[in-house]
This record gives sequence, structure tokens and C-alpha cells, in this order.
Amino acid sequence: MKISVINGPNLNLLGQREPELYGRLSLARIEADLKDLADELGVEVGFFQSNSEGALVTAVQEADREAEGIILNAAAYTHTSVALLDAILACRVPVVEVHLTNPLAREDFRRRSFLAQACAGTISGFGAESYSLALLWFSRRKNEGSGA
Ligand code: CA2
Repeated sequence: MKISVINGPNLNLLGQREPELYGRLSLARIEADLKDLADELGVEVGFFQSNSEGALVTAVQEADREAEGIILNAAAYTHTSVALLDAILACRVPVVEVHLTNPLAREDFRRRSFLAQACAGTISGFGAESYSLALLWFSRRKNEGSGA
């Protein structure tokens, strides 16, 4: 099973700015830790990050063709993007929305996700562990499905 992990705008700055909010880990470190977990779980993972909405739409479409699930932190596009919502609605594979912080505990404009309605679920507020929890869900789902 392959899972695609897609990250949106400014997440390439993780670990360099606003560590009190987003933590001290770089995106590369979060991805390396997820790869370790994926290896333990026997899951293949792929990673993509872009600051561009269109590139993220294309990444979701490609992941839908190539992977069996998508872990998506669309960052600020979570709160604005009909294009990403439409891409997720068109997906055959489940998409899990993740956030490092808990957007419901932040500014009002972060309380609305355009994407959540099309996702299998949302995991927010656990820092880098939000991604791990999403990966565990995919892994357990696969094992339950195979009867293992
Ligand atoms: O908590 C999350 O994961 C967010 O998706 C992060 C987004 C924010 O717009 C969402 O409401 C919640 C912002 C990502 C910005 O990433 C930075 C990382 C380091 C330094 C500055 C920004």
C-alpha cells in the first residue's frame, strides 16, 4: 500500500520560523520520521510540498492514480480552496486532512475548512504526530480489510 503525504504553502519553513506555534522539526525531519514509521508498518510513502494551489491540485490527482490514500495538510488553502475541495471530491481514495495546530482554537477564519466535508476525517493539534496518526489509520484500515 502506498500513501501520499501532501503539504501546502509555507510548510517548507517548518523549524525555521514560529517554532512556538508549529514546532522545531523541519519538514524534512517530519518526512523522515514518517518514513521510519511507514517502514515499520510495511507501508510505502511518497512526499510532496508546494506553495502553489494548482500544483497541489495536480498532486492530489496524481496521488489518486498512484496511491491508496492521501494525507493532506493544505495549510492556508484549507480555508480558501474550492479547487482543492473539487480535487478531493473527485478522488477514489480516502483523503485524511491533517494539521499541526488545532485550527478550531485559533482565529475565526481558520474555523472553516473547505476540505473537511470531502475527507474521511481530520486530525488536528498533535504537531507532527497528526501525520503519524493518519498513517496509522491507513495501516490499520488496510490490515482490517485484509483480515490480518
Ligand atoms: O496547523 C496547521 O498545520 C495549519 O495547516 C498550518 C497553516 C495554517 O494556515 C492552517 O490554518 C493550519 C500554516 C502553515 C504555515 O507554516 C509555517 C511554518 C513555519 C513558519 C511559518 C509558517
